[in-house]
Amino acid sequence: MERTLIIVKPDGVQRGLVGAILERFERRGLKLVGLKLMRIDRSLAEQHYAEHVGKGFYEGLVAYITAGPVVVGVLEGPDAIEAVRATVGATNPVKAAAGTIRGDFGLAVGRNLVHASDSPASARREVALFFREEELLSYTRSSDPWLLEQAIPPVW
Ligand code: IDP
Ligand code: MG
Repeated sequence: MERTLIIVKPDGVQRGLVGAILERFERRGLKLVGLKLMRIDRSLAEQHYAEHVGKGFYEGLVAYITAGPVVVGVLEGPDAIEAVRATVGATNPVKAAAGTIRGDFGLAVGRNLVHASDSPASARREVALFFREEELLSYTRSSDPWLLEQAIPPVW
């Protein structure tokens, strides 16, 4: 089981797409184990996007991610990092497949609605950057056996 960080970026919040975006992950069966509305300040943005320092789009990216409230979440599931990246779609929404979040809701690489961790190391680092351990909840859902190949409880 993996955990991965997602961020509904400021454009997603301003456009009223928080519910529509979270629904994509929920209906796929990914389990929300952490969720909050927050402000990303410059310092947190610099830590989160450290790998992009020096790139041409870096200052615009920091301005974008700090421009308004974001919703950050942690999703859990089998191969959650890969599954979430696939649901999010390619970085440039114009290139993202229809049916992905970016492919269905976006048009510009600098307004691509959602962040998702790209590897186990990134996921560990990013989850720790945005959530304290006690903010992450472990729990069962009655739907788990229908999603996760757990033993199915008697129905008949
Ligand atoms: P990812 O979000 O798909 O992992 P990264 O390459 O890690 O993509 O880039 C981080 C974020 O930086 C992107 O989601 C996008 O918001 C922004 N970004 C990446 N490339 C460009 C660009 O060429 N112009 C403007 N913004 C960009
Ligand atoms: Mg990335």
